[in-house]
Amino acid sequence: MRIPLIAGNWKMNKTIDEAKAFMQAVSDQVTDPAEVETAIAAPAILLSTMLANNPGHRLRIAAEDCYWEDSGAFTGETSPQALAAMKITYVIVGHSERRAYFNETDDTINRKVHAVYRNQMTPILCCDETMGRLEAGEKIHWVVSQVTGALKGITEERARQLIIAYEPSWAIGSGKSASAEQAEEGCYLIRQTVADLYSDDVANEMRVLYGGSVNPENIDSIMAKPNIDGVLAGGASLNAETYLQLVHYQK
Ligand code: G2H
Repeated sequence: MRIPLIAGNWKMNKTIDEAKAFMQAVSDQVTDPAEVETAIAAPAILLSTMLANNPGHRLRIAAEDCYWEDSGAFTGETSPQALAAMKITYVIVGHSERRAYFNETDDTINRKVHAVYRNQMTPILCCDETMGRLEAGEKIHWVVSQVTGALKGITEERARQLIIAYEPSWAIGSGKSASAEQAEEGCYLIRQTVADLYSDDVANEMRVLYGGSVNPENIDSIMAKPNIDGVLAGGASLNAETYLQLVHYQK
């Protein structure tokens, strides 16, 4: 059985004091991770504060990105080895903002996926989809090629633990979420791609999230879809009360 995951992605937001206040409001209000798992991905500069203010460790703390080498002369980058040593659970890899503004490619994303696994963490691999490509009827090729490129050389055993987030670019931060049906279609396509790459068994074990303007009003219909195992929420995860509304969605 796939455990639902309600993940937040703070992006480049919050100070240390704000992160601490959020953790104090949320950490003991989240669900039992055996029933519904919760996670917040935050900028690297905030992670220590979040870990230090997470009694009980019910909320998973995640990074928004990392480099593909463990250490070395790579000024400004975040070491996956250092994240693992801090006890970070998940690392977002290949978010559409990284692809669009920081020139990330399927190749660099693939290296990062390997680095996250090598350091015993789990990637939340993001796949985007632009409206232009959607209108041009290229959607299927685009999503499939991102999943295939990112997973090169990843073993079946590791793919079982994988989390992939389907995030149509036109729904990100726009307030215009995909409909639950569009979200399901994208997540189904991703699961089928994993089935083709590995097996039905692996595809049924790995989790697929939907991301893009998720909020307390639309989460119930999104979570009701069979191929959607959770959400990756940006704006709606910044406020403690709103994030908790997502966590306590109507099952
Ligand atoms: C998509 C999402 C979080 P938002 O980027 O990954 O952000 O919910 O603000 O659209």
